[in-house]
Amino acid sequence: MKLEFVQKAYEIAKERYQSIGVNAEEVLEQLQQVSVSIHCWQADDVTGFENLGNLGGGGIQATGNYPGKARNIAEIRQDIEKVLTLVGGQHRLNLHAIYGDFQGKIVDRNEIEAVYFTSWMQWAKEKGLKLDFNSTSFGHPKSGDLTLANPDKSIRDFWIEHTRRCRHISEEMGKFQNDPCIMNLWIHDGMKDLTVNRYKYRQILEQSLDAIFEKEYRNMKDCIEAKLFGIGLESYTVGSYDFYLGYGVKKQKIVTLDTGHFHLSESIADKIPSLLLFTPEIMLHVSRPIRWDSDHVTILNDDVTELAKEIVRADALSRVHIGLDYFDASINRIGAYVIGIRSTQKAFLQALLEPIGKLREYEANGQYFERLALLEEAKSLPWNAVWDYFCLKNDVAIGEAYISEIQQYEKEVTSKR
Ligand code: RNT
Ligand code: ZN
Repeated sequence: MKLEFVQKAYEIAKERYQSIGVNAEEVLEQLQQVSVSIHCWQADDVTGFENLGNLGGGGIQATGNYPGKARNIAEIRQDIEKVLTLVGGQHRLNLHAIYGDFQGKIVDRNEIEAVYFTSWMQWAKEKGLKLDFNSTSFGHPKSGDLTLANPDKSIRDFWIEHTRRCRHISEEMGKFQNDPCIMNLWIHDGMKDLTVNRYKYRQILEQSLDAIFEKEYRNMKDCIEAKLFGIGLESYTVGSYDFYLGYGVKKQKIVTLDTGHFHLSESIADKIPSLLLFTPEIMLHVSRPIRWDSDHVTILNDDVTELAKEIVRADALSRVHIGLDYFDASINRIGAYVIGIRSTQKAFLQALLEPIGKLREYEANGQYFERLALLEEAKSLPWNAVWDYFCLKNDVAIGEAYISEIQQYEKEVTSKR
């Protein structure tokens, strides 16, 4: 693509936006600050480096066997570095506890320590990335159907210990990077079939969470992620949305909204302005459910743009952490990352370019035809000229040019694994 065309198209787009009261230059600066927490687990289909063998389970499943998945820490880092060359902006890397630098040692989950993450911290610093973190309670001999909600004290205590340690590791990461590390707690606990002790498991989970959160930290933030159901755990989920929303409001914890964890016709966007009123911040796992919580690659669809718009309309970019969560093993995994990150950024760009002043004026005046008309017209305003210019400014591939860069990387690197 000719760079001068990108420049010219941007100049025209800028004027067009000016005419509806939107300052594209300011929007570009804002977009530069929108960072995406990139989930490390797309690189290797949620395998990690524990060497426990593939234990599967936990209600989640990556499907597909596209060649070239990362097999070790060096390959994941190499892949993430490649991804970073194809996206503008400053981002974060979201690590799961099973991705520690264990150096071939078998380290059980209740023995995990910050030292296993120092090489990550150093590498992230070199790459200008901040780290986020997750406890991992799936894929382990003690996972079963119940972890933190297990009536068996020894199993429950094992997972409490793991999760406490994860909070400590997150604190160390936050200190090291001088920016709070966001730690997500998601457990798969549930039952396949009709469950008669629903209250009891939730009561146990509440007690476990209280024990985990006893210690206060300053350089990490806790978030708790709900879910509708897991594979093999279809009838009952201990950590349902009501459960964590209640817990989050009561204990002022951040609730994680994974866009695949709700009924398919439920609007996640509409949860934003409610959660913002009652919980301190919000964590997002932007994903794409197809018929169920399938974890397809995030694309620029109405669900994602509406979500971005609600955040921008609520002026809440500083209170919402944007993470991705999907694992598609059926396509080029670097491509999967780049599509998801760029689509998320595009959604926020569209949201930031919305002629919100005029729209609000119409709404306040009861001019609902005008509101609907402008919303429709805004969809086809030249936001993509602003997007291309954002890529140009960031010196990353413009438009579809990243396809060939990823093909090249596949030829030279991933196809040889
Ligand atoms: C599972 C949750 C959870 C996981 C990651 C790997 O349904 O979405 O966030 O995807 O922790
Ligand atoms: Zn998630």
